[in-house]
Amino acid sequence: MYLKYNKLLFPLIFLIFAFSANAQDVLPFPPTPSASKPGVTIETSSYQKREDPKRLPDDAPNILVILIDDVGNGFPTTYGGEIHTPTLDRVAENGISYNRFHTTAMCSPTRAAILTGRNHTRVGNGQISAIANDFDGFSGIIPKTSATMAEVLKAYGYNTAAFGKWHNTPEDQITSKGPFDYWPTGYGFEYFYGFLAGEASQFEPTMVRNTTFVDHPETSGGNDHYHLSEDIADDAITWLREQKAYAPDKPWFVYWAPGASHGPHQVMKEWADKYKGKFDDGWDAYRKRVFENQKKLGWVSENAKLTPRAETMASWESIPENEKPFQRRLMEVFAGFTEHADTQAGRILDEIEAAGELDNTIIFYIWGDNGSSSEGLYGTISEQLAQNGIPTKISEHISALNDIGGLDVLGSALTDNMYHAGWAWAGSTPYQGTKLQGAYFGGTRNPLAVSWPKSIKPDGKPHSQFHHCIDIAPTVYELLDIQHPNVVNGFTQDAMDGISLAYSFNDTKAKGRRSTQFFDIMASRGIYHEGWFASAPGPRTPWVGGIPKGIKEWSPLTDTWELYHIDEDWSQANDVSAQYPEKLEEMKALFLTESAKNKNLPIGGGLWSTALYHPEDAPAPNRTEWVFNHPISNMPESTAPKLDKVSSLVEMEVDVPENANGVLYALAGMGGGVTCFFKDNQLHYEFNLFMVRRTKIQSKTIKPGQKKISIESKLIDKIGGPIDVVIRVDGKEVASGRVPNGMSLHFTSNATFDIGTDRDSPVSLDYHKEAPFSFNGTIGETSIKYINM
Ligand SMILES: [Ca+2]
Repeated sequence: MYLKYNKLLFPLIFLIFAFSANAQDVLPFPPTPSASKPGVTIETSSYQKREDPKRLPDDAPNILVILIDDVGNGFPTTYGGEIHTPTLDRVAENGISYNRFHTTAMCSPTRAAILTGRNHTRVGNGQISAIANDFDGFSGIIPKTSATMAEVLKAYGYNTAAFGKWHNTPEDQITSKGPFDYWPTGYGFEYFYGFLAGEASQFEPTMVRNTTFVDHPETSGGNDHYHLSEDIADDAITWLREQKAYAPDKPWFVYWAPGASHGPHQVMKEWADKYKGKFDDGWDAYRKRVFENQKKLGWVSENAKLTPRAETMASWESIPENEKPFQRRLMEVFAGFTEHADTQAGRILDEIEAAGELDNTIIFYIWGDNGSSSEGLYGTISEQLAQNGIPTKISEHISALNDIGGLDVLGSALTDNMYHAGWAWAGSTPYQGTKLQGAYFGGTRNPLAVSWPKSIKPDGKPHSQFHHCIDIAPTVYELLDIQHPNVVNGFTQDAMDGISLAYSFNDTKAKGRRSTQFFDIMASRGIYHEGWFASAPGPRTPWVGGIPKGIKEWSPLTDTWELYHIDEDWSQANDVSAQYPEKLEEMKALFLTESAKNKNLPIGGGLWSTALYHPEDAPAPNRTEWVFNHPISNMPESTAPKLDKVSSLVEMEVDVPENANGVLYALAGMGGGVTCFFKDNQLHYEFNLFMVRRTKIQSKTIKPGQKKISIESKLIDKIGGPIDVVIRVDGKEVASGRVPNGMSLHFTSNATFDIGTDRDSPVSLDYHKEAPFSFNGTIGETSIKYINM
């Protein structure tokens, strides 16, 4: 059993759970046989309605997992930071907090680990699905041999639902034609509303309900605007109300994961304005202030040290004065965006409370699926620039921003902004490092608050047992007395890696039960063992743009390791590898053993299909020709023709009307993309290079009538280099031009390819106000093929 509960509750809970256990080794449960005995006639038959046995205790709790994206330990006011988090406060005050809880340091890996209770590499999620490869630990697919919590709870009689960011479906399987085995509804969630990618526009997202692409509502949260975090709170509230009305006898499991606070950082201006002037002193000063608060609150140990800034990261002082307003505003937007997401989580709590369910709902509020993200590098109006390795100057960002309205536009639908890495590091206070670093707690140490008024006694003192996100699912199973099944849907199950942390719920001082844990994200790795931690930062520094120096010669066998005695050295401030060489060797050997046990081989396997090694092996459609005999919409970018990334020819049969207006085709969105459209009978082509450079080509007036329109894009040199574009009508050139720089990876994560319209986030500012700007003529066949250079 799971507890050392307070004395009053203990006997009661023990009784309830001890006598209602209904553990089962094979799921789903077999159908209940009929209790009626048919004779030849009804008169000779006995009739008794079958009753399904109860699988769960009468008062099985509801379970709510709240998972915020890309937020570090140093941000929430709850634990000493400076971003207001009233909902996290509420959960922490009603329950308990863990200050040595850990994630994997990256999105999909942490999500896969939470959902399955297994290490990320055991379930194929050594890194995100966009750069999956063929090694088992990095396949980007959670195998059916590791059932998710949703699958197990559903079998036991829970209603299950997921909202918001998913990011655990293979990239090549996310069109509306599936297959859907690896979508949320294929993993045990009876309902899903959200987006499948790693990030989305907050104002113009491509949304999915269950397995169908849908339009998001016009407004959200009772406001006259739309915002994704509000929308998924609205939808969760509706789902909870229906659940209570339709199936009041069933408990529920809700997984609520907003896109916030991943890039792009987008929120209504008034939320960003709440933080006006709050961060004027920069990130170095932020860390000092927050560290003092953390000490005062007892969130970090008394002897904890504030780790210094890495040499590779800019000091606030080094930022030119004329760029500081830009950098400050980026942080104000992030802070508003983050508070807004936490506030939406609060609306869900309000709903649960109003339904009288809060007392018996266990809430796991996980503050961050990894540490704060430094992927915005030097501050940006378009965060995908960095992912594509395109070097730009801050002055270009500021200039492009000034063209569309200046600083106040940051956070709006017109920019995909993301803050300077220095702010991410501030969010890691007091630790070293950021997201993507398995070696340091700045990547992996995320606060966890748990409340369950019925059974957990609130305790303001942090719990310091060393735990990991794989421990959530086993905790839930222990609370419900569910023995993890050996077979689910016919698949023999993998061993569980997680261990329950319920033993510590009502015992702050309980001795931690997790003795070992490995960490590895793209070869930034670490191993915890009984109070010690060994770290190898690996070949990449996430806040340094471009190709890492020495990457070609890098080998995990010759990497430099650091050693920290974290029982005494809270924040990994003091590398003692020189003092304890034998201990370090022992830890390195343990890391290899754990890696072998958990499919974390080869070391650095997550780097395989990145731009550094074999980008050609990244998931991509295995085709070079497409024929669309009708207009289409919502073909996810990752599954669509890579227009203008490789040389391509688009040929369209178009009936051009008088006063022709609207989009012929559009790939991706406001963050970056390519579009071809009519405006007042003139043909326009635009290549939007991540908002900072737009190349526009325009024809003279095209006469009405049936036309064959072709757009030829030829790479002159290589992927990412210049592109020559020629537009022809009935074989005759009507416009041409050169795009000075192409794109080398992708434009967006979550936007789509459309023909005849530009849904959701529009590519061009020239029709942003009229989006989706559907074409007012008729489009027949569109054929697309890659052409040889
Ligand atoms: Ca994340």
